[in-house]
Amino acid sequence: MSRTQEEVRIALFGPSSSGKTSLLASYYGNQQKTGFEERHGYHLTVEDTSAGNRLLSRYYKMEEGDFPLGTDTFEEYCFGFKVHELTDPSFKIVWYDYPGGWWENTPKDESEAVARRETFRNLLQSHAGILLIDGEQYNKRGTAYVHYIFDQFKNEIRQIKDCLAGEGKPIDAFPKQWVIAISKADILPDNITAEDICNKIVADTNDQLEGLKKAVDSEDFGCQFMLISSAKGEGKKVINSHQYIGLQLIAPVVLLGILTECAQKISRKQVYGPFAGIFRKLQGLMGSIDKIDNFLPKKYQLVSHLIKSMHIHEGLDKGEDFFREKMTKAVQKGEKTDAAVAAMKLELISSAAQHAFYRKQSDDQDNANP
Ligand SMILES: Nc1nc2c(ncn2[C@@H]2O[C@H](COP(=O)(O)OP(=O)(O)OP(=O)(O)O)[C@@H](O)[C@H]2O)c(=O)[nH]1
Ligand SMILES: [Mg+2]
Repeated sequence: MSRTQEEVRIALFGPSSSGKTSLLASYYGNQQKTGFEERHGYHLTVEDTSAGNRLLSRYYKMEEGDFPLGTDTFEEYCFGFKVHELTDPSFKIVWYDYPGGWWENTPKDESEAVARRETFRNLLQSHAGILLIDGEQYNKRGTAYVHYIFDQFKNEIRQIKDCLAGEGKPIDAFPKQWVIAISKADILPDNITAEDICNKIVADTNDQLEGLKKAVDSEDFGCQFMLISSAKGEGKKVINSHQYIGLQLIAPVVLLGILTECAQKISRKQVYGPFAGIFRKLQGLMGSIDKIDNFLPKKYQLVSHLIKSMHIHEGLDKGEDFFREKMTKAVQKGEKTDAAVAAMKLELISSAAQHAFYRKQSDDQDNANP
């Protein structure tokens, strides 16, 4: 597979058993199904065949009813987002996996300590951080569990920062994009939306969120919420590995999030809501989006072309047929980026997608002109 320059790096943060490895196996595995490409118009490719096979074998176990085993090493996966009939992927998605226990226990020896520091450095150099709140624990323990996860995460981030700075290798650019994702959303009541969860968590953890924004150096922390699930589970068993929630939204959420944050900064206007609302609000800010390059931190310039090609004037209300046709035409002309953007908009259009994502108003814009 030829390499493309543009890549979106995604880091999942979450303690042991929060669902990181299952998400990755389901993300890749489900996209290898013939039906997926037919329905969605694209699929994921993988550069490293043995990594792909590792993921597939975990996914096949899920098809047989078993979730993956716990993770004991760091792994990096590099996927290509390849639209049907194009020869090359339009962009890359880099995703890391590692033992969640590394957030919770002290390293057993110096070599593990070194491996952890390198992992955390990789994670914190990503474009987007997704902090997992284990939906099963949240169901059982409610807000107390979120308090625990937020405190633990804040302390770990501070420790890592100090540790890397102490080594003379401070991280200069933390992820600016953050999503709080409720994993195992298949076991939440059907009528709960990302907006409900956002409102509840924000109201219950306001002070903590303020501390976290400072720790990760991003005003965006605590603004974006997602529901996510790798499969329909029951107890410790998978009962349907094809029934995932939110996974296909991750790449578009990150790209749209970068665009939204820039648009807010440039215009001092609020952009919030589910996807359809975000597109509507961004349309009003089209002029300012031209200046986006001046506002993108250096590491985000890797995806600048993709973000500028989001064609915001074509809001999601144009409908499915419109974006399908756009995708087909872009493929015929060999326009990789336009084809990928149309494919991602098709993902964002469904009512399930509106249900699974919500962006709230950011507090620092409270006094801005809505
Ligand atoms: N219902 C449901 N259960 C899940 C889901 N994902 C994971 N689980 C459960 O959570 C357990 C842990 O999932 P993993 O994916 O191994 O979690 P992890 O975050 O990778 O854990 P470590 O590798 O220890 O860091 C699984 O064995 C399942 O029992 C999901 O989408 N739905
Ligand atoms: Mg794991």
